[in-house]
Amino acid sequence: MTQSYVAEPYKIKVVEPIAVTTRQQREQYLKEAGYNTFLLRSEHCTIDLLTDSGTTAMSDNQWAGMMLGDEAYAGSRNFTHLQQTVRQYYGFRHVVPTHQGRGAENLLSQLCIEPGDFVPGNMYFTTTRAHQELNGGTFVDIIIDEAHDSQAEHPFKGNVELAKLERLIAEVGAERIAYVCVAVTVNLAGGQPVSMANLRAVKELCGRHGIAVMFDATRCVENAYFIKEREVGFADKSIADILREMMSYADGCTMSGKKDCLVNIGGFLCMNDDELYQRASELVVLYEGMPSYGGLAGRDMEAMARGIVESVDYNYIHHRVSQCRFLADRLTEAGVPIVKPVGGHAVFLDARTFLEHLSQDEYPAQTLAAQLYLEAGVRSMERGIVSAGRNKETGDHHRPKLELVRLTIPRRVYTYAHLEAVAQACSALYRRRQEIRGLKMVYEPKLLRFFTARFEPLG
Ligand code: PM9
Repeated sequence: MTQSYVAEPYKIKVVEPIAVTTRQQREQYLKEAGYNTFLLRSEHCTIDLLTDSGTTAMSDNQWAGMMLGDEAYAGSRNFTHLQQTVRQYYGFRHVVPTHQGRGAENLLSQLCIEPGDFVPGNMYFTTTRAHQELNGGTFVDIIIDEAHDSQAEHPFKGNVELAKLERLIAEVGAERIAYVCVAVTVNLAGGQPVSMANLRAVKELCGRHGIAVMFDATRCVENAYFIKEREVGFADKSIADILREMMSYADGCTMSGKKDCLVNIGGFLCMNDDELYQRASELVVLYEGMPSYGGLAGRDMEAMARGIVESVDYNYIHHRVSQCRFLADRLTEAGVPIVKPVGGHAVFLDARTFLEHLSQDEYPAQTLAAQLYLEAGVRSMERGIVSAGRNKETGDHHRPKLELVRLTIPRRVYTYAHLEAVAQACSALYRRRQEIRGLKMVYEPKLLRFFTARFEPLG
């Protein structure tokens, strides 16, 4: 291993055995799961890179905090701790805990979107867009064009294209824009960051038109790391300071704590506006619980408060990105096509290029994810036409340019040796890619179909 990959900044105190299966067993498990990796049982996966969501290994400090859970129905001291921590590190005046990110998306969408409104954003995310549409909104993609090109080496490929936003404002009028949703980082583009300059510019533009800016802060610490690494003037700033400045360009945010807050469950909605907070406090009791627990146990809020502090430690985030780069470098050496530049939570295989003999209607990314499981028991996630779903007006498939398989790295869980094994499996599959046949969808749920759709092999 070269010097460029930093060693794990933690010691392993508890271990969890993982499954070793035969190919014959995996064939059976995959068939039972309808060739959808979401439907596999975890105990049948050797290396589980389905998601970095809620799969984090918590620290001893977080586990200790869980013993200090104050499980009062109202006014738990852990809520007070969470509130103070969010105020300190994110800078927003108000925080409403939710059971996870989509709980916050539900509240925000219901509170701010009127039927017929538009919600511009830097590339869609599955649950985010689903909530916007359920409330009568229309998502409009305003990310820079480079984000849709898997090989474009832009350092801030998650940036908003200001001209696209200005055009939309001119076309529909600022009053029809519910808010601008900026994801930091952009998951489906490959974990691509947004620059501080771009965040500042979006805020300025929206401010001139009286439009609110809401961040999807799910992987905001990874974004802060990339700003430190790539943007002039930030090299000497701490991750915490960069994060605070980022958040100062938003009116609020939704957060899936299951990612950058280093917990297994939890999320929150933030805002500065007192009136919006008042309305959120009224709505949250309907879906999540009291505004002082929002669907979480006191112990979960404590773990999240402690996770927020740990997440801005440079050694933690530096190692996380280093793991992604290690896997990406091993794959690139073997000629396996991946999305560039590499983000901070995953390496994305470019399934269009990997399986160029398959059309998009043969679900190349879904096929590749299934094949990778067969090859070595490695579970990954489709992020292509299946995840994109259907157009709510026409009922046609959305056809994203990116047809990707995400190898998502859970936080503080796997070592470089696991990632080496993943790279070897991908390389072996790549060498015999021509033998791989596509899939057909045999069951399609109406909403967020990728979670539970079922497939069968073609031919
Ligand atoms: N992301 C992921 O694996 C969880 C399952 S896929 C729907 O990447 C963003 C950028 C996310 C995200 C979840 C959510 C929703 C919002 N924004 O899963 O509800 O990546 O906590 O967060 C997943 P929750």
